[in-house]
Amino acid sequence: MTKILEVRTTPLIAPIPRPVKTASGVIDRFPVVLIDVVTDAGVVGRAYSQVYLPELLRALDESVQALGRLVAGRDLAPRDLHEFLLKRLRLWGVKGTLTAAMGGLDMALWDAWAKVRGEPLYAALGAAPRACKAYFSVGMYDANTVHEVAEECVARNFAGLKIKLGLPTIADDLAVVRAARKILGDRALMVDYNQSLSPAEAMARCRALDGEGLTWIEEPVLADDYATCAALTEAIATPIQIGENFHGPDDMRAALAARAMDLVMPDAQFIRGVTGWLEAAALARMAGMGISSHTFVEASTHLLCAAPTADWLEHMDVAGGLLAEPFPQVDGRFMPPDRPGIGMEWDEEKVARYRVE
Ligand code: SMN
Ligand code: MG
Repeated sequence: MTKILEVRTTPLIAPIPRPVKTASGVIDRFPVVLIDVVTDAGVVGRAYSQVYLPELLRALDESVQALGRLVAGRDLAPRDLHEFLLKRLRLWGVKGTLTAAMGGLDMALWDAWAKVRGEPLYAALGAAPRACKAYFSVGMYDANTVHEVAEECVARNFAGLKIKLGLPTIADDLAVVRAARKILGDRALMVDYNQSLSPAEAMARCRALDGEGLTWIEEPVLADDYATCAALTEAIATPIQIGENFHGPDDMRAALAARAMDLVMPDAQFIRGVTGWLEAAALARMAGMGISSHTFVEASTHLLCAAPTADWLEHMDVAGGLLAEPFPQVDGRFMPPDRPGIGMEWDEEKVARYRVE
């Protein structure tokens, strides 16, 4: 059995094409921890974790390193290591930054697992490759500026666009939705409130948007306010979408029990990596619910192949500026690369340029 020799990390601030303004804060650069799982088979598993505040980058980096010390010297068996870490961390609990660290490490372990077998990750998971429809995911704009991103969406032949809402008034939100619709035609349009509304305001705004033909309304209230999400799911016809803030598949199970959503979009790191995603994909299949990705474009091209109810891939390019070879978009869709593992190789010059000491 292949052994893990060590886990190395590289904290850096990744350049992103444009700031991501949300109703709950702006991300103008993306703090990322690159994760290398060094094995005795001459294979290095590669993935990354991300965090939304530069002030938390050090904590994320230290968390990944701590988990790395726990797995060093052990067999490269991602599922067994997942259980080992959950048991080892039971007293403390796997939440917040530690979930992000564990999810990123899990992805790197699976990357190494697939590379040792000389298979793309989708193949190591027993899936066939398929191109996933993708939407262009951007920040918050108003009715006068949304044309910039709507036109880019059409020019790049994405099948949909997601914009952030939560402007000062309902009228402002409606105006930007209608301005985008004029350019998109019948392409999909999703909106995302990033947990910014009170229950009463969410009901008012979701009702006002209900006739706009949106593909979904995302995170209207606090991510774990499943009761309000369930009330909204009942009250409006437009699908309610949540999931990027599920910290592990158990959060998803609780949200399903509360009937809190019509659609689900786990984040590859917060759902606890490939291992967590596989559990979430099974839950989605049993619920007959569409499952979409959240950021982590590269790993998500593989994970959606292994999801029976795969829906949309979110294209928000966090790590593309660090890759030696960006993942190809063909006719607006993304295929997992036909090379071992997830298929990410870093551009070492860019890594050196953006790394944080
Ligand atoms: C989002 C939030 C935080 C970072 C990136 C993206 C957003 C989304 O909620 O769904 O794209
Ligand atoms: Mg979101």
